[in-house]
Formats: sequence, C-alpha cells, structure tokens
Amino acid sequence: MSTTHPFVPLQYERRPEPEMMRRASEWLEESQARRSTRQFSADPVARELIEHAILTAGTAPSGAHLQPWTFVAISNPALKASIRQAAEEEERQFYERRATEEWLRDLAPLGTDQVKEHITTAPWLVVLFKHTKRPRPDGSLAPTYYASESAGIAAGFFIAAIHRMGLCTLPHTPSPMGFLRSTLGRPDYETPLLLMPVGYPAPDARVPALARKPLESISVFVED
Ligand code: IYR
Repeated sequence: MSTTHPFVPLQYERRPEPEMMRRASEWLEESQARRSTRQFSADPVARELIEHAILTAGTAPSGAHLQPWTFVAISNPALKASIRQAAEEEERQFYERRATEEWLRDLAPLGTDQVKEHITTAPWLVVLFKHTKRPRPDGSLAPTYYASESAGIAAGFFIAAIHRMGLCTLPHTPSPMGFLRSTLGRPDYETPLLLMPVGYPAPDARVPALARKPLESISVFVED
C-alpha cells in the first residue's frame, strides 16, 4: 500500500457459516419490524440513548473519512415549536402549490398532510446536516467528497440504532429546509438533510399498511 500514514491490524473474527446465517436472519427479522411512525408519545427519552445512536451513526463510512455530518439533537420545547411552525409553513406550500398531482397521488397511501405534530410531541428532534464543504484552518473552504452518500449512510445507521434500542423515528424532509440552518445556527457549508423525531410510539400509533418489495424485484444476481 502506498502510504506513509499509520495502519493497524484489522480486528476481525471469521464466524462459522451457520452462525453467520443465524445472525443474518436475526438482523433481517429485526429490520423487518422497523416502521417509520408519525405518532409519538411525549414520554421522555434519556439523552444517553440519543448519544449512542449518534455515535453509531458516526461509525458510518464516509468519503476520504471526512465524516461530513453534524447531528443536532433538540429537546428544548420552544425550539421544537419554532421548527414545527417553519416546517408546517413549508409543508403547507408543498401540499397546496408545489407538489404535482402525481406526487400527491403517490403520497396518498401514507396519509400525510401539512400538520407535523411529531415535531413537537417526540421528546427529541435530531436534525442531520451534511457538510458540503469544510473549513480550512485559515477559514477558507475545502471540498468534502460524496457528502450526500456519506451522510445518507450515517442516517441509515442512526435509524437502525434507534430501532434496535427500542425507539422509533421518522426521516422527515420538509423541503426546502434552509430555515433549519439559520434556526440552528449552523454554518453555510452545512446543509440540512433530514429531520428525525425520536421517541416512543404513541400507544395508539398506526402506520400505513405497506408491503416491502420481495427480493426478486429489488435485486439481480449475476452468477456463473
Ligand atoms: N415532506 C412532505 C411530503 C412527503 C414527501 C415524501 I417523498 C414522503 O415520503 C412523505 C411526505 C411531508 O413530510 O408531509
């Protein structure tokens, strides 16, 4: 390998195939039980759980290992209320003007509208920003690489971590979300990607009756 930078041995333990199959099935079953919910309980969630999910998200691979993400975790009720108000204003314009007829038809099974109660009900609101650039020590801006892919993978890790610990979330994208940068005081080179309420589901939470695509329709295998 052509680098003078330090390397360490990979910590890796090869598992017997039956054990791999068992772990694969368990993780599949656990993943199949995950649902995005829009109805949250207001029950509090310990900050340490959110910290664990963010640390898990931070293990995601990223372009040139630049880790181009910031997770802003908000439990402050006044701040959640002002984010909800701004998000609902964006959503109102989306549902009344910006969305095409086709888009609205596609969304109909989800039963969504401009009311975003989850933003204030869930005890935590986690906003993921991707870093489109990064500051050099002199304040000028350097590039990041594959920031959308990197932050998207980190979001996946975050969502899986939240599910695994027994909580619920929803990757919500009020667009445009520019207001989040100013409301949360993030620098210009950070772009909001997802707004994720986190908490317990409401006791009477309901989710749309949706099916996941079977293997045949999401994959192609090319073998000998
Ligand atoms: N952002 C809007 C609309 C919306 C768009 C998609 I694509 C969804 O999968 C769900 C909702 C909203 O949150 O209501």
